[in-house]
Amino acid sequence: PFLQNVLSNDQFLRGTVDTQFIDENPELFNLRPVQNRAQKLLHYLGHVMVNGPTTPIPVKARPSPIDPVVPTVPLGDPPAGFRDILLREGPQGFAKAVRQHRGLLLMDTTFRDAHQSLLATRVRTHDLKKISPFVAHNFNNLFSIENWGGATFDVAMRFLYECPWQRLQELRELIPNIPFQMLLRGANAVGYTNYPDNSVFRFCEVAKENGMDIFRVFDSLNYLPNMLLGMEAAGQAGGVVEAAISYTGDVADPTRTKYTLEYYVQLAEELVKAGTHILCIKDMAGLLKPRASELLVGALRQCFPEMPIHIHTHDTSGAGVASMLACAASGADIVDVAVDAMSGMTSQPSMGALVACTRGTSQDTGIQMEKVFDYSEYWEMARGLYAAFDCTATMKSGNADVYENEIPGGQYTNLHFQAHSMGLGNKFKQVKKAYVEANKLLGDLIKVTPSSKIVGDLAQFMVQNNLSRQEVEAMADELSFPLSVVEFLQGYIGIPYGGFPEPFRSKVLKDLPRIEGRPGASLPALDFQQLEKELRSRHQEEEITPEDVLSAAMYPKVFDEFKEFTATFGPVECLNTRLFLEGPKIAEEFEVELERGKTLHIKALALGDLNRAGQREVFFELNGQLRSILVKDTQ
Ligand code: 3PY
Ligand code: ZN
Repeated sequence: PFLQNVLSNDQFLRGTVDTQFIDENPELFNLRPVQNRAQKLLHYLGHVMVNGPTTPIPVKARPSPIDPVVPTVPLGDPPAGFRDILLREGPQGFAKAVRQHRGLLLMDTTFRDAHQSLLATRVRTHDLKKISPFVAHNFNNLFSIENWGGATFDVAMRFLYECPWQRLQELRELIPNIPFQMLLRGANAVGYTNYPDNSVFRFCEVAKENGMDIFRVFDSLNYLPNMLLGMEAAGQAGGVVEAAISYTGDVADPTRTKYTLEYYVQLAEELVKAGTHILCIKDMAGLLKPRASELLVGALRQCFPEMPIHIHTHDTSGAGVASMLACAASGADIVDVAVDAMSGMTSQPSMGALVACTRGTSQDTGIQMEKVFDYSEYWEMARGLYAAFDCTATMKSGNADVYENEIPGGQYTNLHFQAHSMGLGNKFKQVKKAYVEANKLLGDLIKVTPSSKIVGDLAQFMVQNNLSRQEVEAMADELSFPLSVVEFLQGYIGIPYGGFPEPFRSKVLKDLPRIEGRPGASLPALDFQQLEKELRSRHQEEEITPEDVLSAAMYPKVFDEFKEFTATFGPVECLNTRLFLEGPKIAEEFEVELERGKTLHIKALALGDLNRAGQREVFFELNGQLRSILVKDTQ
């Protein structure tokens, strides 16, 4: 609750008081900071010093002690970029300008997919903000920056204890000139399941209001009704609609007869007919080889001469740069890259490599290599802070076996981590083999969030129970399958291309209900006012914004826990990443900027002995004053 103090007293502020005022109004001089954010942060730091990080740490590695250095940025406004065209001309004019642009355009995924794929999505707003002015000033000729959506939304709240909307707002302020792009999982929005239609519409509307520009919309089964819903939501919000066809198989391999060139071109036709501004091929596993790129992009270019074509890939096999060059040569307008230090392996191909390889050709990106080096140097240092989440702790290289198992980039690293942490380290190969078999069991699916998770769950189930595909098929009516598999077969995420696998489906479901058609169509609309009321009564001390209501609509439990966390520990997003992860060392002095012009000076003084109640007292100096915090030692 807001405290009345002298700084909110009119008489005092007007300067019309004398010294008697202090004696007459002692309560006004009780200068407890509003909301007591400082005390809460000390509580957090003490907690981390005693008990270790609050966020789960997959590998035992400490953050690098080096603070990332930000290259210098000129004073003044950043130069104009594609966002200026978008704001001036709207989505259609923007798409036209993109198509007319000479040279290859790049989307930089460093702020989203790159760290989702390499660092378990853990990069914090703090480290994104620091490099943002540099990006605005030196990369104004990027097509876009992908900085939101996908897994970043829930991970921000779940593991970083920060508000995803605030991230968007803050980055927008720092990068006004380059379009922002997000990944929208169609009718699943930024979640793993279908939401009521009105939630998806409202989500896009508020995302646009908060500064989002381009919505890459996909569905994990390429299920058209789900895609159309997402596209309509993004379009109605005033966003640029980028319909994305998820790519699997190999269009250059005549033995792969399910997902053929015709399949992709036909789907593209539907999306163009539905009014997409940009057409995207989303190669989430990195399966698009150079020869397939020529065939696919070549065919799309020919069918849709006016349509901007954007290609997304992952470098898991190591062929990413070659494929993106092939896409560019075949008529793609935009390809996705991540800055060198955040590229390669399960992330996107390297920005520096693409910039260098196209230099002096008709696909020249116009980006200066020197700037890429500086940008990459920052990220090399920033990446060091996230050593505990870095897939390279266990994974040492890319692997062309992805052409066989077709596991999406983010999931590839996830499954690798999981296999290790469950003591299944040497079983990763087995999990990958099982993934192939699970995919066949389910009828050869497009595999991307959330369908990829369903295949992964089935694969792990098979490994844990030592079951072959034939055994699963034979015993399908007796086994207790993971819930995600059962729900998929019930139709919870939509209908896969070619239909559900039979008799497997009937054997698993027996008389369980089946959803017909688009799952969201049968969900009742969400009552936002009611939800807001409930949130206000549950989190009385905290402000509830329209953005918060959407966070709760997407992730009710995660949102509640996030709010409870910040009510106890304050705005931990203000701490630098090393402090956030491991707290200060004894005698360390540091500053925490709560907001512009409001900085705390903190020194960690001492850690007390364990008392009878199992607590430790942690001593700090806060702005020159001694403070102590009692923390329960749970170690
Ligand atoms: C996501 O949905 O988060 C993805 O990155 C899919 O590729
Ligand atoms: Zn991706």
